[in-house]
Amino acid sequence: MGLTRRITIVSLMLSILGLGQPTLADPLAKVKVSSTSSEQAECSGGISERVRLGGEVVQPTTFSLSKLQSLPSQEVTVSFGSAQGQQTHTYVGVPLWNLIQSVGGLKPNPDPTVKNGALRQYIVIEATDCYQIVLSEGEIDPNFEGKQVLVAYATKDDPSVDPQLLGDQGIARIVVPGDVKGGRNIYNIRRIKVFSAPDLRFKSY
Ligand SMILES: Nc1nc2c(c(=O)[nH]1)N[C@H]1C(S)=C(S)[C@@H](COP(=O)(O)O)O[C@H]1N2
Ligand SMILES: [Mo]
Repeated sequence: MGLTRRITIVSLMLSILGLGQPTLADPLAKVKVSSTSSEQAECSGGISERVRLGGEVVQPTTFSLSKLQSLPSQEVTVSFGSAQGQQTHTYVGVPLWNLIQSVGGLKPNPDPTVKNGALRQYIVIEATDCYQIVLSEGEIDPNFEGKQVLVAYATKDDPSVDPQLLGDQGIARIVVPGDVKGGRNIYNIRRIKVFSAPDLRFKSY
């Protein structure tokens, strides 16, 4: 039997067993499977009661409202455009940077040869309706942009009354000062997860 023929038979057998070379169609197939799989998170919206801070942080932690309220708070006033027109609000909450520090800080890149590994990190924030936004580490790191992104759990639009909890916007929302539009002010948040960008020198990315 010729070599070519033998290889063909082996690869046919492997593909029958599902062990063949990955094809170009595979990544798409995976997306399709994961979006219909039973492991998919619930996206029906509704009030978030806890926020899980995880991924590349030293001590992944779940925050209840009282746990958030036990940390030092700050107030931030923002003005942003939205479908309901221009809105201005004063929010009360914990700066995202401080929240990350409260769980031991960011887990550093395990590869010590990577320069400024933290500047490759990014934070994905997900809500109960599966709305998601991304912030970069450098936006909130005090050594870089140091923006006062808040994990806000109350509003204080009227200074003569006590801060009001967010009600149907859940335990907390993100507030990004300086944004023109309100798209990153994600409410009903349930997950804050830190990742590192892939290393582009490896060709698989
Ligand atoms: N969870 C969640 N947060 C969200 C959105 C959303 O669809 N889901 N929309 C965003 C957009 S596009 C805007 S403009 C603001 C509007 O904020 P408001 O609903 O408090 O007016 O919320 C942002 N936060
Ligand atoms: Mo929006």
